[in-house]
Amino acid sequence: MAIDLNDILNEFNLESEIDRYGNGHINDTYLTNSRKYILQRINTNVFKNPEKLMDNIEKVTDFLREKIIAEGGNPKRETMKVIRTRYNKNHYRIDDNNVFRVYEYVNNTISIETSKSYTDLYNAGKGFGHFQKLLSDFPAEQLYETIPNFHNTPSRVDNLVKAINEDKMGRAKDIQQEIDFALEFSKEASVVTDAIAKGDILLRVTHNDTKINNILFDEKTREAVCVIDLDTVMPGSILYDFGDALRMGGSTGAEDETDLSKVNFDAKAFEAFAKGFCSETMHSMTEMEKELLPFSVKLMTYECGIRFLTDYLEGDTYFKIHRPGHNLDRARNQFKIVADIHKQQDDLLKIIKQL
Ligand code: ADP
Ligand code: GN1
Ligand code: MG
Repeated sequence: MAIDLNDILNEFNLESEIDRYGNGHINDTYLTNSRKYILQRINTNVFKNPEKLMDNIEKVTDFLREKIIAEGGNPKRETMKVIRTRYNKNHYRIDDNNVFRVYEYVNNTISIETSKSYTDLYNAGKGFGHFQKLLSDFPAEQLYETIPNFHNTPSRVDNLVKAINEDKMGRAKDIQQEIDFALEFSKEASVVTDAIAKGDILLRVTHNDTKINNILFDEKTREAVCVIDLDTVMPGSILYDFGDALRMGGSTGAEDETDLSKVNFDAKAFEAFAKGFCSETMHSMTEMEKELLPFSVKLMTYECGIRFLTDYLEGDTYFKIHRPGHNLDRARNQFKIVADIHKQQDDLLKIIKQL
């Protein structure tokens, strides 16, 4: 069925020209020409219950808004605002594959994709850390789990093994080296989930997708303004948010850079982000959480790498790709970073101890 985006905007009482926008791997994002609204088609292949997903996002943003007002911040800039339809719903469903939502566009901000300075990383750390702090007393039981086992790394390993065994596209034979790497590291996959099960790591309300383009920066001061992409806000570990942000934030290359000599893990980037993040969260972290901060970056990068590899084996059905082999390139890139972090693990722990 052909969809006319203007009809969709109408449903939200809006009228504007509209263009494709952003670099997310999941949803289809559009910006109105007035630069006032973001329209998104929710990826219903990924998010099976968009109604409950949108209820989560409204609960979280309403909660954040009150906190931001209480601390004297600017709620129009510091949290997202869901626009309701003319029937007062937080989304517009046409059919199972076409579920739309609208947010206010956060003005005078930029997204940072790859080139970032240490100051940007410090600011991103502070932004994600502050988000974590604001949500520290959000009632977790009110949240629907939008993607079950999202950061359950052992379950991600199981998915990979299944994809290797099924080998639907006949691609496994050409990527033995990547498969060996993934299986070798799987020994460490359960460190965080085991610690959660034992109670050594707290379950909190976390963002779970803290890549650098999921936080908006002020276009002039480059301070972090607003955490976006709240689809995966669910109970999780603070280590997921820390580790996932540095997966891309700490890399010297883009996530899909194929010249792996350009892809390394930069300890100074780690230090800058950690300084910002810990300035907001250190007081609330357990000893075990602090100890595992460097490991979390390796774990989250590994997890993302095996997700890309699994998607490659399954025929690229989850992440948007822009060229053949894109997911394989991304997986190789992530594994290069994993190997590099592994070598620097002791130095990274020293940095945390100094903080
Ligand atoms: P995905 O889940 O596909 O990653 P996002 O929600 O992260 O989708 O949106 C994709 C991009 O669109 C973001 O990286 C950001 O650049 C831009 N964007 C999304 N929402 C807003 C907003 N409310 N204001 C300004 N830019 C936004
Ligand atoms: C996806 O939605 P986006 O592009 O911000 C993915 C993350 C991955 C990331 C890899 C819901 O993030 O988990 O880490 O791609 N989001 C979802 O770049 O799967
Ligand atoms: Mg995103």
